Amino acid sequence: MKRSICFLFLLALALTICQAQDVSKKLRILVLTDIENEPDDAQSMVRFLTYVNQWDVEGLVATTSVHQRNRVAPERIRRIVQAYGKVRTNLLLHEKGYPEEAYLLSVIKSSVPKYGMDAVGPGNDSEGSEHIIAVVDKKDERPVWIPIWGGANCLAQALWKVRQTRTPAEVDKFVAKLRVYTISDQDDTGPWLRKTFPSLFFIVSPGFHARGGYHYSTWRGISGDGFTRGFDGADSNLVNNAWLDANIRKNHGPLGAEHPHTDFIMEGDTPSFLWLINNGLSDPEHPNYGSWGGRYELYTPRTRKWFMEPETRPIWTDAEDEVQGIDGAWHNSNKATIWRWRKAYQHDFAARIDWTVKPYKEANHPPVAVLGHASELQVKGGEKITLNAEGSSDPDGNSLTYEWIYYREPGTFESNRPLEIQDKQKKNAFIVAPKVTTPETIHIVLAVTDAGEPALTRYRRVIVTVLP
Ligand SMILES: [Ca+2]
Ligand SMILES: [Ca+2]
Repeated sequence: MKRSICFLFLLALALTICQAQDVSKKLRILVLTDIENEPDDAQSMVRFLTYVNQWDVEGLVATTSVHQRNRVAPERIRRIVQAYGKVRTNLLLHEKGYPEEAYLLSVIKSSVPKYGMDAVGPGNDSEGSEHIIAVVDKKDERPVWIPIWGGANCLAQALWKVRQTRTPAEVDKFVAKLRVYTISDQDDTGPWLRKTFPSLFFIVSPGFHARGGYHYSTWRGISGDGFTRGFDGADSNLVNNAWLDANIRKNHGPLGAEHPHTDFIMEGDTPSFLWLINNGLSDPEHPNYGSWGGRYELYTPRTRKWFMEPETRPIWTDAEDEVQGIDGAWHNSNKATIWRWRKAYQHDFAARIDWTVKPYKEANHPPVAVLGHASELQVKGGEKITLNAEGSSDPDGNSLTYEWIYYREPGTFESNRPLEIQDKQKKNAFIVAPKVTTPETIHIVLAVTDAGEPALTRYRRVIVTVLP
């Protein structure tokens, strides 16, 4: 009897620890959105809600932007969350952890309906800015990831107040918990934030306030755009209204139906959270590794050309990947850092919209990609590196295909000869480490794709350090 009680106690303890670990792995996310400026924020909100079981959603804050200067629209967020509420039970048939509608409704907040720096300073506290402060101040050491789909002035007001009321050390502690990704500067508070808080983690692709031209910001890679469609090597058939109607909007239940018709480009704001999806490819603390949300490098932009004012500190910003497009040509492009994964992230969205209406057996679920070895390896130049995906599986019993991708750009190793992976479409592959003169890193991505409908892909990344 005593022994069984002891066993039950240990079991309960183990379960508690497991659950605690699960929770601690989830990212805390707080979204700022100028929803209603054009249809694409509502589109992004639909996709975002299909992934909310992966995160601890701390806030959904309606803001202004250069495109919507005197208005905030929390009612549109509410409407989409209510549509989510209608399908939540069905989503839970497919994956656990989807929060209740009432909880999500409780974290919808508003900023003040004023543009940019006009909303920063005395008298501009809002339920949105106060909520940001409260979330960051929680006794929770995990960082707070802040995707910004419009202007950044609500965050700027929160930081303005913290700086007014706290010691420099307390301000530093507050700033250190923030991870900001903004879809270009959509008001004038981004430059102020970067200048005033030089240590603030900040990803931004320039674009909106460029003088004398238009910059093709990285986030445009999500769906191409009217200027480059058909010319940038990406497949626009996966992101146009016909595809979205067939796979998301029509006959896919109330949440999919909230995805509005595209006016400009599909979901320009989505890259700000796409890289926070736990798919084995992304490592959010390393934006230079690349993910569905694109790849960014940390540097001080040498030219002010595409920024509102000169940058005085390193920021995470545009990086290029060389990718073969559907036209067969190779494209060196910042947008390619996103569109190279387009089929995978669109299929993933379509599957999750299926989850909102279909029973488990009629929908597809992603495979589980597993490495038969450590994800970090160390070898000497000239040695053979054996790669294996033994143990990968699929919850639906689908057959799997494998691809080992040499992801050149995130690594330090550079060569004018491409690095060849042997048997790169088999479960077991190998590569001969190049000769080096100093220690170098090479990144290899395992992509495992199932034969379900739509076909889904999950990843594992191998980082090899090659020694001389
Ligand atoms: Ca927006
Ligand atoms: Ca499957």
